[in-house]
Amino acid sequence: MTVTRFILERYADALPVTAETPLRTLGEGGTPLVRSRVLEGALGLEALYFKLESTNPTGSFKDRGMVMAVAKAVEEGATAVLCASTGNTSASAAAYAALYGLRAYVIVPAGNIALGKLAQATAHGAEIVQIDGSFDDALDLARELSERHDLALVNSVNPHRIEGQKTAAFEIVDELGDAPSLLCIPVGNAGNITAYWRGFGEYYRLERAGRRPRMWGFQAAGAAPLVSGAPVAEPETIATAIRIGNPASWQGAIEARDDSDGLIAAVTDDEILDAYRRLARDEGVFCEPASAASVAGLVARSRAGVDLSGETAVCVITGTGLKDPDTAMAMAVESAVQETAADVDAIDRALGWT
Ligand code: AN7
Repeated sequence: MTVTRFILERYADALPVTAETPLRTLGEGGTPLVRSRVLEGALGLEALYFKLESTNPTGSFKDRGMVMAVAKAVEEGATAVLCASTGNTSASAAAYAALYGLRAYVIVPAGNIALGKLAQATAHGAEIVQIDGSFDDALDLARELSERHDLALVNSVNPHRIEGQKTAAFEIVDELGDAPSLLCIPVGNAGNITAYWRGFGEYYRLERAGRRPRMWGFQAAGAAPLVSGAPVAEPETIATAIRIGNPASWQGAIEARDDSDGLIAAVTDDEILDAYRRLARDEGVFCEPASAASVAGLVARSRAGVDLSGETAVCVITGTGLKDPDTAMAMAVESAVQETAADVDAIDRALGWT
């Protein structure tokens, strides 16, 4: 099957693309939907797929919304973009600013950004400001600065971001022939769950899908305002991408949950890391910790006794594991990397082959 890795072209009819919208691409979308080898049977599902958004150009789902938002910013005459970020948004904004020839400014919480993401923003030439504060503080500041200066704000409060991101739902339906019965997704600032729900809704109304999925969103236990119902002042989790205490798209997430007869639940860091390990070892999927929350949540529902037989589930794998090498190395068992002499006998002994 040939897929177009260019959502602004493939789904132009469903997006705010006009004759004036500049159409540049790094190859967004057209991401693989991979069938589970082990977990599907272990959880007793009819089918389980992973939507590998980690294979987007900068390694996360953010590129779908960013290509749309930056194209519209250029169309509207902007010369610079600004965002607050837990990392992936800044990496994506920096890349698309470079693609379109704009300046990029990013505000991030100091000490809570995975190294790969900071490396990306740096490499693309973004101006980076680290603040002694949370992502939520950074977003408040970015909103204020975008009013004070002539800058396009490209956080998901920018409606074009949600528009671009909804195309992932279109792709799932186009590939499966209908919507899945369950969509499992990590939730941080809640733009993505809002976008998927909109995408499934639009396809349902166009009768390209015969149903809509129940939306199961998962937050990290230390950063689960949508579960507790109140903002979290000091969110904490190993999954730094979703270390967010006051999601901008709060209402969108609640609507997705309620209108789909779904749920938003919390998963612990241990559950996230367990799913992270299983995805890498059993499924060949190396994701970042935040992404593993979608799978951790599904596993937790199963453990809690929810009957998943008859369900076709898609777990969204939002970002690649390469973003966060520190977590991967911290998780490695001590014997994973051994040092020996450059000698076949030494290697034989080290690997226990003799
Ligand atoms: C890998 O980059 O908020 O619920 O500033 O990077 O739409 O926020 C990232 C979020 C899930 C949560 N998985 O999505 C940012 C940022 C990964 C992420 C989420 C993020 P939303």
